[in-house]
Amino acid sequence: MVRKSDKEKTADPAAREMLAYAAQEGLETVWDRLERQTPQCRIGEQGICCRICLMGPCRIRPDGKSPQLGVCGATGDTIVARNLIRMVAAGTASHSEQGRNVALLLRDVALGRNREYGITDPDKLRRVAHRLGIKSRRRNLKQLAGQVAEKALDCFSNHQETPLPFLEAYMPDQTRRQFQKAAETLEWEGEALLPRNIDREVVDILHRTHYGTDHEPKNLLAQGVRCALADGWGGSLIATELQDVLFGTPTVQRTRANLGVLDEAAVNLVVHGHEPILSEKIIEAAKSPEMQDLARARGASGVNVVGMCCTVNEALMRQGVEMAGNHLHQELAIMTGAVEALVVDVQCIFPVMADLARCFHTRFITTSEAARFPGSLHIPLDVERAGDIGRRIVRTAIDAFQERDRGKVFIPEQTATAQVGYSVEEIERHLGGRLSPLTEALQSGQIRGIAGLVGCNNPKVPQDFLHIHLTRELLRRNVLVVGTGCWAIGAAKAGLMDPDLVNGVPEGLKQFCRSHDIPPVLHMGSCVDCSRMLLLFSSLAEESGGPLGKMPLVGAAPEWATEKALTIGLYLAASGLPVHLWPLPPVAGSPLVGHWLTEGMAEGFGGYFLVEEDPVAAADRLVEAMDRRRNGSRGVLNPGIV
Ligand code: SF4
Ligand code: MSK
Repeated sequence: MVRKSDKEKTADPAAREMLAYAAQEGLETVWDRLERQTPQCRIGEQGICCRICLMGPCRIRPDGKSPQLGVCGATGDTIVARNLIRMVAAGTASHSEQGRNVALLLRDVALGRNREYGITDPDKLRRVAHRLGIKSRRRNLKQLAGQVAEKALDCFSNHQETPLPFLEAYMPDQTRRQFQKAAETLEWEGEALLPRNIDREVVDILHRTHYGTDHEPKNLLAQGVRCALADGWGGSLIATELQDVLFGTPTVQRTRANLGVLDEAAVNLVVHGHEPILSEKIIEAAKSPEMQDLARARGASGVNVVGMCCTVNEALMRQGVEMAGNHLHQELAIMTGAVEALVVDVQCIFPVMADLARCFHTRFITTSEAARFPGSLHIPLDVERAGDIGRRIVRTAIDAFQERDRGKVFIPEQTATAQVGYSVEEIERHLGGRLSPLTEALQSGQIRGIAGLVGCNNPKVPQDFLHIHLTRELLRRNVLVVGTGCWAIGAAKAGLMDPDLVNGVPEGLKQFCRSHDIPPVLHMGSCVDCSRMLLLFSSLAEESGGPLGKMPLVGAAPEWATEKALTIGLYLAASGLPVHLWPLPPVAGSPLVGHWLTEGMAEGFGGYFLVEEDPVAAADRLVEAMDRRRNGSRGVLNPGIV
C-alpha cells in the first residue's frame, strides 16, 4: 500500500484542508479507498482480462509467457479491443440517455402533455429546425418543437440507414468526406463509418463483442469509432441543442467556485450529477419567496443552491449557480457538515455517499429510476409534477437545517471568481455574429491554436494538478483554451476563469481576447457539451476551407476517469484532433491496439491519441502538433501510447 501526502492527493487548497479535517475526524475518502486497492491489478490495467463468457474468466500474461490465449483462443489484441469498445458503448449510452430524456420532454411539451416546462429559447428552436431542414414558416412553436423532437427521437432507433439525422444536418461536408477516406483504410465502404442510429451502435458493440463473434481488432475499433460518433454527433449533440431550447442557450455569467460557496448561515442544497431537468425546478423552487421565508422561519438566512460536476455546469451556464466542486469534491462537501441535502440525478456519484451522509444531518436524495443507491432518500422525478417535486426537495433540505450540528461545521474559505457561459452562440456574439475573426486569428498566427480540454478527476492523479498546469502551459504558448466537465470546474477553482487572467497571457492571445471581450479560458459547459466544442471546431474548419485534421486544434482529457471521457476523446480523435490522455487507457496489453490508436488513427483519420503524464511535455507535444498542422503536415508526433 502506497501512502500519499495530501499534497500528492490534490492541488486544491480547500480539498487539502478538508483532507486534514477528514483525517482528524476519522472520515474515509476516495483516496483512502484507492490506497487500499493499491497496487491495482496489472492485468486489468493493461486490458488483458476477459469475462465475456463462462469458459472464462481468462487473462493473458503481460510478460509474454503462457497463457497468451483465452480458453476460446482469443488473443490479447482481441481482448483489449473488445474491452475498449465496450467502454465506448457505455460512454455513448450515458450521454445519449440524457439526450433521449430531453427529446422526450420536448415532445411532451410540444404535445401539451407537459405543462411544467416550456420553450425558453424560441430562436434556438428555429435555428435547430432550420439545420434539420424543417420549415418554420406558418408553424407555431409547439408544432416546430414536436417535429424537432421527433427528428431527435428518430436518431435513437427509427433511422436504420447511414447517417443519423442530426449528423446529416450538422456535420460539415468536408468532415463527412474525411470519414469516407478513413473508412477505406479500414476496409469499410463509403459512409459506413457514420453511425446509423445511436441505439444500434451501442447494441452493435454488445453484439460483436459477444463470445465468438468479431475477433478482428481493427474491425472492433472501427465500430468503436462509429459508436463514439453516434455520441458526439448524436446523443450529446441532441442533449445540448434541446436543453438550450428548453432551458435557454448559455450566455455569460459571473459566478464563484470551490467549497467556500457553501454558506454557513443558509440552508445548503447541493445538486450533483448531469441532467438539468430537475435542477432547473429545484433552483426555481429555492428562489421562491415561499421557500426563502420558510428557511428564515427555521433560523437560516435563506436557501443556497450550489452544485457539483456537470449538473452545476448546466446550471451555472444558464443561471450563474455557484460551483461547490468537481468529481473528487463530492465527499468533501458533505464533510463540511453544512450541507442539508445532496440531490443527485445520474452518473459520477460515489456509491458511498448514502453512508457518509448518515454521519451528518445531510439528506442524500436520489431522483432517477436509473440511479438508485441503498440507503438514500428516493424522491423520483416525475416530469409532469416537476414543480411539486422541486418544492418537496427544497422543503426536505430546509427541514434538515434544524438538525445541523453547529459544532461539526467546517467550511474552507476558498473561492475563486469565474466568468462562464460560452456557448458557440455566445462566442459568435462576442466575435460580432460570426466565427471568422477566430479563423483569421488562427490563420495569421495571432493565436497559435485552440485546445479543447475535457474530463474528470481521478484519484490516481493529484486532483486538478494536470488540469491547472496543462491549461497554464497552453496559455503560456499562446493557445486559446476551451473546455467542459470537471476540467472546467478545476480551472474555475484555480482562478483560470477569472477574466483578469487575460493580463498575464502572451500578446497575441491577449489582444484577441481584449478586442472581443472574451477571457482566454472559455467554459463551454458539461460533458455532453463537448458537442459544442465539436461544432465550434468543425465550423472553424469549414470556414477555413480545410478538414478538421489540418487545423491547429487539439483535445485533452487529463485526469480522465469515466467511459464517457474516453468516448469523447475517441470522437475528437476520429474527427481529426490529436488528443492527449492521462492516465493511460487499458490498452498496454496490446501493442497492436496501441499502435492503431496512435499511428493507425493518424493515417486514417488525421487525429490520434498521445499519452503524457507531465503537463509541460504534454503542452509541448500538443503545440508541436498545432505547428505542424499550421505548416501543412499532420504526421504523428512521438507516437506511442504504450
Ligand atoms: Fe475467455 Fe474467450 Fe470467454 Fe473471453 S470469450 S472469457 S477469452 S473463453
Ligand atoms: S462529471 S464524466 S467526472 S467530467 Fe460530467 Fe466530471 Fe468526468 Fe463525470
